[in-house]
Amino acid sequence: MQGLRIVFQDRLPPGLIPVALAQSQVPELAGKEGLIVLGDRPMNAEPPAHLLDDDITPATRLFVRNNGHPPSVEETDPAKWTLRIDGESCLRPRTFTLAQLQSEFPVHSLRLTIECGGNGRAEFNPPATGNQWTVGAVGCPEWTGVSLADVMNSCGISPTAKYIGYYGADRHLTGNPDRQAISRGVSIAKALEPESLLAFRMNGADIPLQNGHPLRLVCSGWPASVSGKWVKRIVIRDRIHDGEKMTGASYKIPKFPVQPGTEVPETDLAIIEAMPVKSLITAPRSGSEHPLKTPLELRGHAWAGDTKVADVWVSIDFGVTWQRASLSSPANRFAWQRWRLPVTFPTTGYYEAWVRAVDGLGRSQPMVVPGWNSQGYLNNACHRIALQIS
Ligand SMILES: Nc1nc2c(c(=O)[nH]1)N[C@H]1C(S)=C(S)[C@@H](COP(=O)(O)O)O[C@H]1N2
Ligand SMILES: [Mo]
Repeated sequence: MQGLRIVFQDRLPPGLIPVALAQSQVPELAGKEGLIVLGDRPMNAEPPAHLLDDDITPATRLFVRNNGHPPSVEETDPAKWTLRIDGESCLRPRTFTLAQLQSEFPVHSLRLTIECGGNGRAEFNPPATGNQWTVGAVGCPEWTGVSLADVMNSCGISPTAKYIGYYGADRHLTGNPDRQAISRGVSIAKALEPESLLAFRMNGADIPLQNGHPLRLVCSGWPASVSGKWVKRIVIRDRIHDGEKMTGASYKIPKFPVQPGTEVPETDLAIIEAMPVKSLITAPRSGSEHPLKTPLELRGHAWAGDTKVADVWVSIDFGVTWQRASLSSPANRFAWQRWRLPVTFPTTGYYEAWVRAVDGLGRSQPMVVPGWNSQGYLNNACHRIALQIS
């Protein structure tokens, strides 16, 4: 359909992507397969749940969340890439080449879940503005890199250090070179966890350009907005980092529950840290048809921010009864966990499968959308799929 004129272009609502384009003809999504485009300026795209069935999320199926314009291929040449570590609480600021990072520090490979803080936003009512993520803004690739703690320690961390902040090579949507698209960070304690990585490879290959090639931060368990892509500089701060999208209402939720639609003053908002427990049904595909006789294996993943998933429960009768699924241990801390359950259906007809994970502290996913907040963060309501048994 390339080259065709959109006849009623003047009537096309702003922000609506023509279906033909949304069906992945978008050049920035080369190498991504079956992702649904939520917006292309900047590019934001998520896979449907059934494409997230792999234990290790393939590059082709990892969501893309851009706040600005990504750097070009030429600008991300690994041979020319440098990372600067400085900030008020850095004792010996230094600039590293990628080769120096790779040879000076031990290299680790870890499966680390990243989930956008706004995953599930589409369900909030009154609706929240922003990308209308359904369930696919999450993935668990295997990341290879050096530990952020090793790199920061080699530059000397002052006792005054409280937070880190990242700066990436992407550009603000306005094109203004003095503004950042996003510049977030984490507490020093989170930054120094052994699983916080400066990653230069994903699934044994180059990180896809859209996901942060040639260097990105991965601080799993917190909203993925803290995992800076195309990272050029990390500041060790003596205060909570105040970069773009750290202030105002960004990535903050009310400190106490509020009536949906309430305007909450900034002083009553808190920065989101660990993400809540959540799960996905990745097989079978929602809407699929299956014969009555065979037990049908339902499966998916579950994850729980900074902690582990303890139990996963499945219901095929709208939550009246629940069966406990088998649950694997995470491959390493912060990797999502595989759950499986063979299910026998009593008769033919329409069913829904619902999945509900519970974390190690006994906190469960809610059945309905939890804690309304104006930006639409942290919807960890149970995932539901439709099944036809015939
Ligand atoms: N430099 C930079 N880093 C970034 C972003 C960005 O726009 N620019 N987006 C953040 C957000 S909000 C999310 S959810 C994740 C998305 O990572 P992904 O696109 O690799 O899935 O990257 C984070 N890191
Ligand atoms: Mo995000």
